[in-house]
This record gives sequence, structure tokens and C-alpha cells, in this order.
Amino acid sequence: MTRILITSALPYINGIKHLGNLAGSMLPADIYARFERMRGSEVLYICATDEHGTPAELAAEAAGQSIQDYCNEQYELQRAAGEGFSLSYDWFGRSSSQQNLEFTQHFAERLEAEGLIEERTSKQVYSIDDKRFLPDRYVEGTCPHCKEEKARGDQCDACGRLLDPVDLIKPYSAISGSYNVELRDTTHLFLKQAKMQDTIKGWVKNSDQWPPLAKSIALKWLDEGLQDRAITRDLSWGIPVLKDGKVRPGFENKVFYVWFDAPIEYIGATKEWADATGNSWQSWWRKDQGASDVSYVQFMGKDNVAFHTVSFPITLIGSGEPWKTVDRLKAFNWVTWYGGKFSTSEKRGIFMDQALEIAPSDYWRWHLMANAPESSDAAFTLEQFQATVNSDLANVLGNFVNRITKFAAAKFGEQIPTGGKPGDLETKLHLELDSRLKALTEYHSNMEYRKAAAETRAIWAMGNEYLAECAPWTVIKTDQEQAAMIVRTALNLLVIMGIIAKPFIPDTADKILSAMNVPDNNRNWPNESSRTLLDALPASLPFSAPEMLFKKIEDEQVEEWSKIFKAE
Ligand code: B3M
Ligand code: ZN
Repeated sequence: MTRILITSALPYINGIKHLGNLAGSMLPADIYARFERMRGSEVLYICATDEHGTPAELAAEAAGQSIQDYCNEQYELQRAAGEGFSLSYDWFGRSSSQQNLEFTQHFAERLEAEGLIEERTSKQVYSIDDKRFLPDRYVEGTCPHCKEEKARGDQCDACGRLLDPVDLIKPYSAISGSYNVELRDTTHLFLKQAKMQDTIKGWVKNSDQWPPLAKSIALKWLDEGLQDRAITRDLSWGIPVLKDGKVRPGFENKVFYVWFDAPIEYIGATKEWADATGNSWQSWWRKDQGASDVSYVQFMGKDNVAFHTVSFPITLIGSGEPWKTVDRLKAFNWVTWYGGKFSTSEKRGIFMDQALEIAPSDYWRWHLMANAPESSDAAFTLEQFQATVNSDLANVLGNFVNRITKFAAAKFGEQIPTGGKPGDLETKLHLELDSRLKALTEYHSNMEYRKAAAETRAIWAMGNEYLAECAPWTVIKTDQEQAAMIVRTALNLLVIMGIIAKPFIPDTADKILSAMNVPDNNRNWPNESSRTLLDALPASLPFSAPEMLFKKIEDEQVEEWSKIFKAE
């Protein structure tokens, strides 16, 4: 059996994520996990909240809460939002866990033993008024590249460049707003990334299963030459830095940098899962303990690629231990809000909890993946959301389910009718279905979500086309048996339509399959010829016509939502 480890980038703890975050990591990972489970792979799908670093501290401060309380509360909200979107994590952990602390300290110790870590003293921004160093997002100022005036110390949102706080022009404290800052010496652990340049380059070049977007970002990064980087910070919230089992002298007020411990939490969360369920985490992560036959797939937005293709692999490979590294990495561009940015701080766009208040999760899942930001950014608009839901879900799928189940129930009662022999139209149907199912399976395996959604929609549309061609409502006037065969074929087709819908719209798919009385163990990904599939439902099996599956989105709703969410 194929064993597949799936991780989606860990959402920061600082507030519920918006639809763009969802579409660029958690949702596609869930679709891949569901598809692989359906075809019999042993899947472990792991995610967690990313709880350390300055984003968490600043958000807690703004909320007037202690950081621990803030994280506890936000973790619950994010977990609930994930559940609301039917994200089928095997485990949703927390990077503040004891497990992650232990792994993070372990890796630092290994890297130091391998000669890849050393203490270095460098200049950092210090706020005289706040009486503290200002790492990363604690300092803001003018971007040296694009001159944006509110760039953050770690990254400029305007031009997307990663920054070092000391490079900001006119820096000021994000805590007090004070410009009374200076550069002061401070000592940190540095990871000697430059030393790993050739090893990592060789590893990236050998990674033959990465889609182009991930590979080009990694190679660009490597071509610029790897820089050594500090992996500790002058902060109190985070994972303590040890030496020989005790706090490292001089590091009493320092912790590991969030980007050092966050990817390690993929392993930490796996151990959280293993500890809670009595499973082995080693068989997923240690190549000397069974993980060499695991296929490891990561999902993330494009801004996270460098950390996953360069920094985290340096941690894993540099440790000198046989850790599993990523085999396939699926990266996404941005979903934009009417062409502009979704923004957590400015509350621009729709957030996961708000989305569920106005429409069922399947509507969002379908729309976001049918328009996934794969080859370029994708603009979200409420008008397009309405159009996709109404046409694909209500008109194509919903309409077929409704027509065929109502007609079958009215003419033959609520059970699969018997009699009649399949003819030319059924042969044509199963040939087309065979080739479409083959294409669909390939798109899912290749993690090509726009194409997978388009193919899914095309299979749904086959139902309405088949009925239009066979016209059972006419046939039944003269040939009861022939009409029974058409209805039976269409009901079998409906089951296939429900099964292939599952990765994208699991809640609706289950409604369809339950109405058709398809047992759980018969809901696997189709891999036999569709000639068999189109005659799979046992004669006289009872079914019930499902209630209306989708409600069309009306223009008035779009208008109302546009006002609430400042759509422009
Ligand atoms: N939390 C950044 C983000 O949410 C970061 C990802 C960590 S993945 C290990 O975009
Ligand atoms: Zn900039």
C-alpha cells in the first residue's frame, strides 16, 4: 500500500485565516488527502497552528490578552473553522507543544554537533523607549527596495521582499511608535547555510517530482547564494535555547526564531498524533524506521517555498540523521480580493468563519478550487462566486440529481428498477466516462485542481446530456423496460458523480451517496471499467430522493454581502 504524508503550511495563530490562505494550502491538501484515501493509500494529513514569533506576540498585545490565553483561544477558533470546512486532518496540532520543543532543541543540538551552528554577535534594532530589542515585525519603517513607508522588519508586503530589520530606512518601534531606536550588539545562533549550498543544490536538482513553480523559486534562491542566518531572537515567547540540557548562557532572554521551529512542527504534530493515538511517528519521518517508502507531499503559498525548499531541508539534512524530506511540493499563487490584497490587519476580504455564516462550506470549496490560483493569481469576486455556485453546483449537478431521482421515484417507486438491455447510447456513455475518469484521476494525482474540477464538472454534465439524448419520459410511454434500463443507468451514473465529487464537496457527496444507500466501503475511487460501474447498484435496492442539494445565490444576497465585506 502506498503511504502518503501530507502537510499544509501551518497557519499563523494571529487570527482566523481568510479565503486566500485556505485556497493556497489547507484546502488543496485536504482534497489530495481525500482523493488518496479513496483510492486506498495510507494517508497521514498533518497541520497545526504556528504559534511563536512576533505575529503572535503583537496580536495578543492588540487583543489585550496574555499570549498563552490568546493562543489557546485562537487555536480553538482555527480548529473549529477547519472543521467547519470539513478539512480532514488526521491531526491539527500546535507548534507550542512539548513535542515540538523537544524536536526543535534536538535539531539545534545536532546541527551544532555537525558544525553548522555558531554564536555570532551582530547589530540589531534596539528601542530605547521600550527598553528592548525589536526583532522582525516589532520594527517597521521604509522599505529599502520599493520605498513603501510601512514595511515590516521581516518582509515588505508592498514588494514582497524578505527584509532584515536593520535595512529599514527610518525604523520605528511597532510597539510604541517611537523613532528613538539605535543599533546595538546582540549575540545569536547562526545557521551556516552557505556551507550547505552544494548539498542543497544537488538535492533540489534531484527532486524530479516538484511542480515548476516550486522548483524555480528554490533554484532562484540558490542562485543568489545561501546566506547564513540567525535562528534565535531576543524574545521571551518561543522555544528556549539550551546547551547541555540547561539554558544556554547568554540566551536567557532569547528563543528560537519562529521560522526555525515552525516546519519542525510537522514532525512535532506527527508525534502529538502518535502520542495521542498509539501510532508510530518514526515510520513517517525516519528513513531508518520505515519512512523511506513514504511519499511526502507539501502544500503552501508561494511566499513559503524558500523556507521549505532550502531552510527546512538544511535543518533535516544538516542534522546528519536520516530524516524524510519532501518529495513533491505544490505551491500556489495568490487569491486576490477583487484584484487587491486580502488583508488580515485591514479586515479586507472574507475570513473562514464569516464565509461559513453566509454559505455552506461546499460552495466555497468548489469555487475556490475550480478557480485555484495555480498558474497565476486568481481574483475572488462575489459575482463570480455566485456564478460558479449557480451554474456548476445548482444547474449542472443539483438539477440532474433532482430530475432523475424524482422521475425514477414517480415512475418506478423508490428502488432501482430492473429490466431492459443497455444499447448504443450506453456504450457511448461508458466509453466517454472511461476516458474522463482516467483524465480526472491523473489530474488529481498531479495535484492540478483547476483541471480536476473542470473534468468533474464535465462528468456531472454527462448526466444531463444522457437524459436529454435518451428522453426516458418519452420512451416510457411505449417501452417500460427500456425506460427502466435508462433510469437504472442514470442512477448508477449519479452514484459515480457523487463519488468523484467527494474530494471537492464531501458533505454534498455524502448526502447523494446516502440517499442512494451506497455503503461506506463502496465509496472508493473508481478504478474499474465504467461498464461495470454503470450496472453496479443491486436490483431493487431502495433509495430516496435527496432534498434540494443547493440553493441558488440570488443577486440581492450578492448585493448585501458586497456591502458587508466592502467588495471593491
Ligand atoms: N505560518 C506563514 C504563513 O502562514 C507560516 C507558515 C509556516 S509553515 C511551516 O504564511
Ligand atoms: Zn518593498
